[in-house]
Amino acid sequence: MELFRRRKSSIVLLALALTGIVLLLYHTHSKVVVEAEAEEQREYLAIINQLNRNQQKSLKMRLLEKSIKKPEIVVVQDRTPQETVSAPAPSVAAQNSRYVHSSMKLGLALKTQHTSNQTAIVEAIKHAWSAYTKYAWGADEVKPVSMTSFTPSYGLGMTLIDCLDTLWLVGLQDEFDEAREWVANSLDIEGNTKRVSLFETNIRVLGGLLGAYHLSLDNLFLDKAVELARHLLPAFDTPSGVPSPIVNLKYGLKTSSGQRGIRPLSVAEAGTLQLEFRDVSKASGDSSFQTACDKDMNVLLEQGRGSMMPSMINPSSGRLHATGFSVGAGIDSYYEYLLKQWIQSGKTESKFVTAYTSSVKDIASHLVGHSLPSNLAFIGRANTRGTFPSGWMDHLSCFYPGMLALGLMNGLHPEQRPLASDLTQTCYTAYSKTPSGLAPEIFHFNMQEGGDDFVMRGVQSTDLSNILRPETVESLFYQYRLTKDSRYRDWGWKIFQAFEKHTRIETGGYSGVFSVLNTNKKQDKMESFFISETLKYLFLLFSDDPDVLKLDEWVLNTEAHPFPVWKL
Ligand code: DMJ
Repeated sequence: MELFRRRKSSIVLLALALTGIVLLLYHTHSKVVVEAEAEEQREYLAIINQLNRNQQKSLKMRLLEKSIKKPEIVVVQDRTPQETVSAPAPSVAAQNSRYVHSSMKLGLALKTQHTSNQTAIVEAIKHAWSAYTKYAWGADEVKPVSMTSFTPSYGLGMTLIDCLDTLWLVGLQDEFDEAREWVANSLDIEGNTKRVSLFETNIRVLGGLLGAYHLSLDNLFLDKAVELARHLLPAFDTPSGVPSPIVNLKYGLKTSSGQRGIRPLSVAEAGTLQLEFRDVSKASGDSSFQTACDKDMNVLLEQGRGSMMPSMINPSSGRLHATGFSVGAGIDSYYEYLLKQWIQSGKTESKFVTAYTSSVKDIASHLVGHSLPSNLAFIGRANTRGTFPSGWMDHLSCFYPGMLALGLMNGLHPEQRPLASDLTQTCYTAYSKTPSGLAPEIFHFNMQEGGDDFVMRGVQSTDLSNILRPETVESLFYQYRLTKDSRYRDWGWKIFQAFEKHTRIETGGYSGVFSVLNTNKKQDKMESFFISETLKYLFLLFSDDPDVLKLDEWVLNTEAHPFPVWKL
C-alpha cells in the first residue's frame, strides 16, 4: 500500500515536472515567435510610415488580410529558406511569403510631397486616365479623339493593367483601387481565345500585373500574373525553345487547321521575356517559367556569340537570319535585358554581363556616326557586313544612352560615359529642333557639307509621326540619376510641355500626331505606354526622394514596371 502511495506521488511529481518542462518550452517558443512577430510588425510599420494616407490604409488592410489568412507568416529562424515559406496558402502568392517579405524590405518609400513639376505630371496622368475610364474602360486602348476604344484587341484590359503601378506610385489610390476591382472581377484569362503578341502581352500585361503586385503586395496581381504566364507558356513549345511570336491564350500554338503556327520573330521579341518570366517564377515558386525563358536565352547567347546581333531568329531551327545591325526596332530591348537580367540576379549571373559588355563595345566601334554641321553622335544601322552606319536612327534607339547610364551606375564600361551623354543630347535635340518641340519617329541625319543636322524635308511622311514614345525621357531619367545634372530635368520639362501643347485632347487623354511639323492631325490613339512609361519616367525624373525606386533595389522592365532585385 505504502509502496503504491509512494509510486503514485512520484508519478504525480513526474507529471508535474513534465508539465513544467512543456510549459517552459512552450513559453520559450512563444517568446521566439512573439519576438519574430514583433520584428515583422516593426518592419511593416517602418514601411507603412513611408506611404501616403490612402496607401497606408490599403496596405494595412492587405496586411491584416494576410495575417488572418496566414498566421504562419512568422519567419522562424535557423531553418533553410524553403522551410521558412508559409504552409497552407489560398493562393500562389502566399506560397512564397519570404519573397513578399524581402520585396517589402526593399522599401516602398513613396512620399506624398510632390514637387510642383510632379504635381503637373500627376495632373497629366489623371487627364490621360480619365479618357480611358470614360471611353474605353476594360478595353486595351483608348481612341481619345473619337472617344471610343481601339480595336482589334487582346481582351486583356492592356492600358488598365499597364498603368496600375504608375497609379500606385504617384498616389492615385482611388483610381488604383477601381482598376484593381476590374482585375479581380472582369479580367478573364481562362476564357480568352484571342491570339496575342507574346512580346507585347509579356512586357505590358504580365509586367504590369507583376509591377502592381510588387508595389501593392496584393496577392490578386500575382495570382493573375501566374495564370497569364501559364497561358503564354505554350509559345515556347518549339523545336529550339525559342518561342513563336504569336500565341493563342487558349489553344497555344495550334492554328485552326490543326498545324502548329511557328514563325520567325525578332531578337527583341525573343530576348525581352526573361525579366518577367524569371520574376514570376521567383515570386510564385513555380520554376517552369524561368526554365522556358532561360532555354530561349541560352539559344540567343549561343547564336550571338556574345556580340552584336542581327535582328531576326527562326524558332524552328534556332538560327539567326542575316539582317543588318542596329540598336533600334527588332533588337533594342535584347541588349537592355542582358544588362537587366544581370542586375535582377543580384549581379551573380555573369554570362549576361559578359555578353552585354562585348556588345556595347562592338556597337560603339561599328554603329556610331556623326551628323554635320554640329557633330551630333547617333547610332545608325549597318548592313550584314557591319560596314558604316546609314544616317538614320529610330526614336526607339533613344533608350540606349539610358541603358549605358544604368550600366555606368553599376560600374560597367566607364569609357562609354561620353557616348551616353552625347546620345542623350542628340535625342533631346531631335525634340528641340522641330517646330512643335516633339521628336519624329525616325531621325534622318545630314552627313554632307551644308544643311541642318536633321533632315526633315523629303523623308517618308510616316517617319515624321510622334506616338508619345518614352525612350528619350527614359534616358533623361537614368542620366539624371547618374549625374544629378539639372539640364536633364530642364530638357524633360520642355518635352513634357510639348506633349501638353500638341498631344493633349481637351475632352480627356493624349493622342499621337501624324507629323511633328504640323500637329493638327491627330492619330486618335493613346498608346498604353504613355502613362506606364512616358509620364512615369517624367514623374521619376522630378522626384527628390532618393528612396523612390532605388536602382540598386529595383529593376524596371522595358515597359517601366518595377521588379525587386533578387537578394540571394
Ligand atoms: C514600349 O512598349 C517598350 O518600351 C518597348 O520596349 C518598345 N516600344 C514601346 C515604347 O516605344
